[in-house]
Amino acid sequence: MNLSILGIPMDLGAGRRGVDMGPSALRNAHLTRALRDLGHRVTDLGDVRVALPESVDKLEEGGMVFLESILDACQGTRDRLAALPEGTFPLTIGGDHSVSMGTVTGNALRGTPGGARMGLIWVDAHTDYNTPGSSPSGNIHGMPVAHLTGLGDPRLSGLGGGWHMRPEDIVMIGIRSVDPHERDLLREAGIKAYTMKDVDQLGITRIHEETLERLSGTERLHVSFDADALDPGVCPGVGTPVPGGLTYREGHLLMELLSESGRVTSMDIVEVNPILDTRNQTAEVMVGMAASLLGQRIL
Ligand code: 6HN
Ligand code: MN
Ligand code: MN
Ligand code: MN
Repeated sequence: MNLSILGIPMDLGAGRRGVDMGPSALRNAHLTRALRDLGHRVTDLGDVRVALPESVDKLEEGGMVFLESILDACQGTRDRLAALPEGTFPLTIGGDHSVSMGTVTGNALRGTPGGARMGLIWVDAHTDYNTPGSSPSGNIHGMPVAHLTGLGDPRLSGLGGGWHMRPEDIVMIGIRSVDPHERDLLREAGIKAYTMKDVDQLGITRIHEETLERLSGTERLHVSFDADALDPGVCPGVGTPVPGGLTYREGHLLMELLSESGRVTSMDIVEVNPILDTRNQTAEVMVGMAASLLGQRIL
């Protein structure tokens, strides 16, 4: 496969510094080599330009911190991805989770001006379904999915130029932290979310089957993998850790099954924070997750 790696070194959407170094940490953990070893042709496109927090106004416009600079970075990401040749598998590396407003729209718009029907598998401790009105923090990394479905601020929800994610084409896995108003919005939208309780009760195999069944009508499939979906013991280098996450094997099994399905067309790795990490462990684990999604097998 032709893989394109694109970095988005942004931490403007998170409440603390550090995830802007995520792309470097993932490259340092031999991301390119791991994927080449699987037989892929890998091109590293470098990084999207992102404003430095010290050089722009933090102004909390309408309940959103760093809105203008995040919008800029998401537009840049979207345009780079939309312009890639069809058949390329983009692997986007963040950066905080607000980058996914750019990655999901860019991947949907590639080769299809009106936007393709895309399934979205959101692997995360959080549902990231806040709007500026519901958010307790004002941090935009808690808001990308709401904006992708058309809620929230029109500048962010307009990144798809009229294209939006259909709520029924979104499946979330690993959920264990949802804000009170965010919960109401998720219910209203009817988004399917597998909590950690569901993971415990049903297991990853059944969740994977149900997910692919649910998304069978979509033309493309994007996996957005927030490192905090995994247990903080496995991935300590994240800004918003929540206990009781996916085990190392649950994460790999989900990626291995998705890989075998042959349906996934793009992936994000986000929220890797090297300054909170232990010896780059989180980046190394996440490189392993990408390798499993892209064909690595035990035997
Ligand atoms: N992430 N729900 C919290 C908020 O501030 O909206 C946390 C969001 C975390 C976002 O980890 O991508
Ligand atoms: Mn997230
Ligand atoms: Mn998260
Ligand atoms: Mn996080």
